Amino acid sequence: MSLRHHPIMNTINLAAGGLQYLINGRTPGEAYQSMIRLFCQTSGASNDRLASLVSHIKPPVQLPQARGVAGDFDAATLARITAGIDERGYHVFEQRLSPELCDRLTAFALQAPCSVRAIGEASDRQVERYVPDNPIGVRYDLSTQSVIDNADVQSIMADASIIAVAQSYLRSLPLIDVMTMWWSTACQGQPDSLAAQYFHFDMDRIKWLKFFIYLTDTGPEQGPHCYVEGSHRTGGIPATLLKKGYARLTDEEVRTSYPPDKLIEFTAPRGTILAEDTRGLHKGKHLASGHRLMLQLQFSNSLFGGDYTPTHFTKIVDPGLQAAAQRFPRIFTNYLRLQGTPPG
Ligand SMILES: O=C(O)CCC(=O)C(=O)O
Ligand SMILES: [Fe+2]
Repeated sequence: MSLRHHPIMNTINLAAGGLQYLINGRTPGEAYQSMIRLFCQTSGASNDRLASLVSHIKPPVQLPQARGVAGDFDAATLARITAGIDERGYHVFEQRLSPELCDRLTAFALQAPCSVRAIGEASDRQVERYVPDNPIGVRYDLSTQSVIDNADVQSIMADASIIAVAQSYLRSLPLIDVMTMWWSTACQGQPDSLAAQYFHFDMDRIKWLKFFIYLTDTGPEQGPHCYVEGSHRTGGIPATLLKKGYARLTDEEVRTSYPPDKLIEFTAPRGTILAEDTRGLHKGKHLASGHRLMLQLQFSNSLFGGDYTPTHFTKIVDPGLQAAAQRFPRIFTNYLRLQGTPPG
């Protein structure tokens, strides 16, 4: 190991970057890389330390009744769901989005502009919309602007059941910081690393929780999301795999490292909501047929970490979001054009 990447150097870089972040809201690239290296060097303990620090700075707040698309949770239910995610890394909600809501979101996704990496091309191209009969790439990402301006998406962003679970798991007032919606197709014979079809862990933030919402029925052939149960825990990824750093792993490498009952494939009907800590190993299975439409929300305890181009609501059309954004601007700060807002 070079001295530059020694854990002590990483810790110094991270502390200096953290201070800079508190001052100007920007994470220096070197500090972010140090956070990733320390995660690998400490099997996750460094992120745990940072997360408990953030919990003190931005503690949870009193939220409205946790009722919404994922269910209606009293304190005991919320605690049970949280304990499940702490233990296994995920929770599949019994309640699903209504068929009407799935229909509306699917209709929206069939006419929204997308970016797609066509097979054999080196960069993404913009297309007017996804054409199911004639896919040219394995993943079509809907334009973030159209996604966040959609009224149904806005109501899910402001959903009290989702926000309550995020806050409970993060032990901190959460922020929504990645909103994505994408089609996955069967147009390629083998898995695609750009489309996240090889096992990997995410490491954009200190601590976060992703909500995956299936908008099409997802059987074994339609690229179910896959997860290694418990691999999000400190020490949950063996050193042999962490040695490879922030890398894509083969199925073989993962299979030989975990008992078969820990490898979960989430086949589920449309409308299903899955909350998952993607610090654990996960992937989207390569599709054998059909397509899969996913809506994803990421909630983080802080925006410290990777750099994303900011996108702001053109207009808030959902009254629920309007009210929630007024009451809890921090949750939506990444998408609101606010003057003089302190960094998240
Ligand atoms: O497509 C999937 O199921 C996996 C996507 C993924 O890796 C992610 O959203 O972090
Ligand atoms: Fe991922």
